[in-house]
Amino acid sequence: MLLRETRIYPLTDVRLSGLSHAEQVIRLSHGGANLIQLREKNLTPREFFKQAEEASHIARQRGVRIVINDRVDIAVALEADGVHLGQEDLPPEAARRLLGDRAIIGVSTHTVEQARRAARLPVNYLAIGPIFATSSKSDSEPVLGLDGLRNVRDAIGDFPLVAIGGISHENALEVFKSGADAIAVISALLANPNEVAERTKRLLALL
Ligand code: 3NM
Repeated sequence: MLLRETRIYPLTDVRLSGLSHAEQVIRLSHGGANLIQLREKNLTPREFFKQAEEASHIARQRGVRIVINDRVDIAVALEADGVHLGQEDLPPEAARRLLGDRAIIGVSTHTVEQARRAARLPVNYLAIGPIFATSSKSDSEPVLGLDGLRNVRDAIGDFPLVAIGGISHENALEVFKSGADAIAVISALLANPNEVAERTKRLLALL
């Protein structure tokens, strides 16, 4: 099962880290990450494709799986391991038809009701957030807190669940205790480009 060997699921952020997607993959994988999502909200599709291609190549050499945020077309073109879809992206059923049975498909949810619905879709995990306040997403939804996370866990049974939003070395353990199978993280790992591998290693060691 996808999340059995994955506790932390870093998302790339070129603006925050000042590093290319490929360089982020190198540093995150040095720290022990084995599943990384390439997230890009600013580049043109062509430029993102080029960067994602380079990052995927490096990831493959290192045995790291790559999930592409939003762009099913880029995931197909790169034969990426999977795609992560927001509530406004292509429906997961359509992404599944395009990517096939073996692809990892994840979907973002922000309420108990969305999570309940997503758990009936052909997806491999659902993400719930933001658990805490975050400055990494401009249009983030209301904070759910640990109680919200527990409510989602109760609603979806043992469906694979990734928690996201404001998760740090300080609160990660509580997030797992409240029902997450894995945590998706940006700023706690990427805020300082020189500390990416070390912060990743330190977060993994806590869990
Ligand atoms: N999605 P950080 S919160 C990309 O709630 C993203 O779905 C969210 O970044 C959601 O770890 C978020 O820096 C940002 O808080 C996560």
